[in-house]
Amino acid sequence: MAIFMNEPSRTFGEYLLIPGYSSANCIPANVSLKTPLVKFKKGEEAEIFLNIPMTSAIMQSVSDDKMAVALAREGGLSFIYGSQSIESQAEMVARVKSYRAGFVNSDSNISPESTLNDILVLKEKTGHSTVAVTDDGSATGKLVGIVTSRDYRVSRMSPDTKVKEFMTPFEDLIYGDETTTLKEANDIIWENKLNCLPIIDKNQKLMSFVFRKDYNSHKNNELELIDSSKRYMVGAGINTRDYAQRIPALIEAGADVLCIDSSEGYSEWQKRVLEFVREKYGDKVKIGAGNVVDGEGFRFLAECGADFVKVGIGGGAICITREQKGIGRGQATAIIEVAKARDEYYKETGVYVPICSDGGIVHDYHITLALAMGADFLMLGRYFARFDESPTKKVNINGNFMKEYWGEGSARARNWQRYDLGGAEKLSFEEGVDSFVPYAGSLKDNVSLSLSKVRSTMCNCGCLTIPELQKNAKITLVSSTSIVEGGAHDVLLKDNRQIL
Ligand code: MZP
Repeated sequence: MAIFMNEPSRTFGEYLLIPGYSSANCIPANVSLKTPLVKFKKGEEAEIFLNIPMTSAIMQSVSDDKMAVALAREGGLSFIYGSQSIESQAEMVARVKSYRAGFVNSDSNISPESTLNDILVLKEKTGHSTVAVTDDGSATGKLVGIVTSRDYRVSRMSPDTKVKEFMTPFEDLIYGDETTTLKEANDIIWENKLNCLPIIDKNQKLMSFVFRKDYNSHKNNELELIDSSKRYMVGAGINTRDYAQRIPALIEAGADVLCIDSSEGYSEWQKRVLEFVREKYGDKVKIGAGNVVDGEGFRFLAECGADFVKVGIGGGAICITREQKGIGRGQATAIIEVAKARDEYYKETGVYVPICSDGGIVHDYHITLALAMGADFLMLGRYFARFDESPTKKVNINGNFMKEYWGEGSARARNWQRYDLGGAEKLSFEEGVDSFVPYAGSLKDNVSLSLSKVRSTMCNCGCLTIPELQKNAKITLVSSTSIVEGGAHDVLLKDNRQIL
């Protein structure tokens, strides 16, 4: 007879936290959100930590190199999506690793033969008042001058005037080279009262700019996630088909950690990938596995050598796996069960294998709940898809700005490897949808707001660290009537906002 679990599986919206005693020391500024990303032995430290418990989903519509830089800057980590060619994924990883914070690729460029009118058109298009003049008009051509609004007067000059006649020529420019550090660049900018400093290579080709206006934003990132060479850290998704070729390319490109991306991870296919990594690289290469939703699946992957285990089936905002196949589990129950298995495994073996709650975060407080229920960190898709930094188009729908967000199991992503069970190399049916999510602005603003709520709630619970929250949180189930009580109710709202 089949095994029946008589308790229903539940999700975050069905729980609340009950406050604990908060001492005067329990203030948001004292909260640390540092959390282990990979397994470690009792008495030792994890080799990789996150400074905030957030990773971005292994999805085409979420995690490219731009997202990875923005999230690492805030202390989290992106897993660059694997549903692309090995070459283009490795290039994205390499771009993150070679990214120099504060050094911006020039996106307003012109040739010396262009005219004042071309400058005005370009300024209108990009909104930038500094234009690099390069021999071929490209972002990486030989730098021959710079044009800023101080170089021309529209009322006194003919629109046909050639750029070379009014630009500030290279001979008069102050510039940096490949060896210039960000601190040196900023010092040069301040000492010479410049607005920007062009950086060139030994052949006078333009590499990047450092801008005065960015100075403060680079001073503000004390949580940024960097490796021992001060490069941003980045992860990458892999699959159980082409891993023997993909993994070496990603490691060569500089990926700090890998994760097997699969809708269902309790399988021999994942075991084979983990064995491949351990045989070829020992413990040097870090790799997570998943997804699972119970203790049995966790133990299997932990015993196969996974560095972390990802939890969640069917809870993603764009996921229709539960409807299509009837498999999955409420995300809260899945996390609670897997966290129990992780703790038992730790007691037995002395090895702590972190778990990641993947998918289903709708409100900021769900992040705190997931951590309190035992997650060490989270993976989010919809959340990050809403930001400027996600790779998708921003569109206006009925007067509201939206960003596109599609599932890896949708026909659009065509990521059959994620759903692969060793059969035909195709997606037999869709397990995800193509959708829009409301545009929300910059990653930095949103992440700092969400985490300020997490820190505040942790203080209400009397906890200053994630392990303290996991140990001491008091969590209660809520009835559907008390959920109604939790929102604004029995009042007539003065503005037109809808309470959703
Ligand atoms: P969410 O944060 O948008 O709710 O969920 C993101 C997670 O959904 C991803 O990390 C991944 O595990 C899962 N996902 C991605 N694509 C699909 C799909 O097409 C999916 N079904 O379920």
